[in-house]
Amino acid sequence: MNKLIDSLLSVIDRATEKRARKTATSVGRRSLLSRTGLALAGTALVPVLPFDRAPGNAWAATGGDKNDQYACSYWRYCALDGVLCNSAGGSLTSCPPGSEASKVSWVGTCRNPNDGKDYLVSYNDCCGKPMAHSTECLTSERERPGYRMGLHNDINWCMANANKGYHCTVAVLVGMAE
Ligand code: ABN
Repeated sequence: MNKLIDSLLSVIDRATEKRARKTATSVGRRSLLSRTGLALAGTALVPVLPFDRAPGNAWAATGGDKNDQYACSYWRYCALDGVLCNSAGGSLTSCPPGSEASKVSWVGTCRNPNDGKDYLVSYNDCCGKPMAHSTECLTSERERPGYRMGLHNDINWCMANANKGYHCTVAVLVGMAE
């Protein structure tokens, strides 16, 4: 009986040793180093992967009537990201009843096709009500990607208001651009 147990243990010993040697070859120090190096090189490459730097995107209004204030192609909406208040009970420059204008805003420079001059336009969000079911526009001319803080327009400008719920966006003419 003892002999049988001895030979069984010896078989297990040899099998375990064989497996341990195999594992040591594949996950040895060299293998670990090469895998770590590969992972580091991969991580270093991530920041140079292609990034969409183009201003605006697929929603951008390229054609369309530049004088129709109910269309995203309206000239004053050249840098707008939001839904239009004038189709949600408000007007081009005033918030719908029950909502209030954001204290901070995004300012764009838009060319008026009627006089060929550039104007500053303030895009104030109207706050304090759920998002309006209205025309969605995303022109955002000259906007930069999200990692350029302060140059990105995909922002809820109600952030400085007591009631931060985004409702819609108005486009207020501030003046002529220098
Ligand atoms: N400025 C409009 C908006 C509101 C919430 C999130 C993104 C953009």
